[in-house]
Amino acid sequence: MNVKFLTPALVAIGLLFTAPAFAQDTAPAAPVAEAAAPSAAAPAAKVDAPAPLMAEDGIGQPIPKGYAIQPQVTKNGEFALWMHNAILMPIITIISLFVLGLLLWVIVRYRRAANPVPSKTSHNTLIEVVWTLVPVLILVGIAIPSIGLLAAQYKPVGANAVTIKAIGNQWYWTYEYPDHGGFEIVSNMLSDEEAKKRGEPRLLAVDNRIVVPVNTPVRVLTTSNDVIHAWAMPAFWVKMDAVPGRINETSFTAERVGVYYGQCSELCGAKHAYMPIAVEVVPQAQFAQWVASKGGTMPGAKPAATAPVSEATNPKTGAETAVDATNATAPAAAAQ
Ligand SMILES: [Cu+2]
Repeated sequence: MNVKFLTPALVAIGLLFTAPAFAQDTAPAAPVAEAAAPSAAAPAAKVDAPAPLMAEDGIGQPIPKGYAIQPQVTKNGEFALWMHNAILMPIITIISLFVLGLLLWVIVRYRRAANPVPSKTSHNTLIEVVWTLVPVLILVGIAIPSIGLLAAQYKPVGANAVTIKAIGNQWYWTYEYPDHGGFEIVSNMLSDEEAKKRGEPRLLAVDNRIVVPVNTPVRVLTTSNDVIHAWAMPAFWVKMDAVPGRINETSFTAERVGVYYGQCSELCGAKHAYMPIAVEVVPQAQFAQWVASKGGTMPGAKPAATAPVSEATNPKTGAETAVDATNATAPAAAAQ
């Protein structure tokens, strides 16, 4: 590339860093305290887990002969899907067809029979300017939404988020809910027969799903007990390495109730393909019931459902408040 073309290229690259930040999908503060009591059972009675949701064809899981991106249920995922369909694929298609057309034109028009005396042209300033600037502009056009999306994916979520710690093991996942009493979920893949019996996809169904509330930011902390794994959920546009000895953070806000499947996405050993991830996104009240059924507590439960989670609310005091909350009594108390 000629030196005089470097200046516009550098200016264009500088523009990348002024790209507007992509709005993070911060859903309105979820009312953490509006957990409806599942029944009028005695407070000390064990709370039954809500009935598991049924998996849906084509949602949260791959489809036979599918080649497109799964339907997305988060703002980041929807934006990424739009970017793929509206920006990347059209540009890739146009460039491929354009280059193919040029090649065919050169092959036919300038073949030896049609063009016995070739031109000795070796320089054309206009064409050189064009083939330098146009690719730069294309890359800038792709980079602006791309960098915005990247930033949104790693933007930390607020204090009202539900925190899940996902721990990779050879070869299954364990989960902790540190703000909900610290209970643990061990999630192993179901056998083909058992998955079929439950109407779930093979190699993706697990014995214990994790459950998260809909329209609520969920912070996922990933780590590992042995080798590097990766917690990946295609329908949420989330993938994060789980590295022994360190904690990585990602987040998502699922906007649709349902069952979503993912897989470990880092080659981690012989049974890497057999440590799937299943997330159930449920309404807030059902989430509270599920937490109670696991012996956990809802943090920051207060009578006013819209009260923001204050900094004074830590898991311990939050747990105590939950017992007093007028409309969260049964699940919280049952969890004692
Ligand atoms: Cu793994």
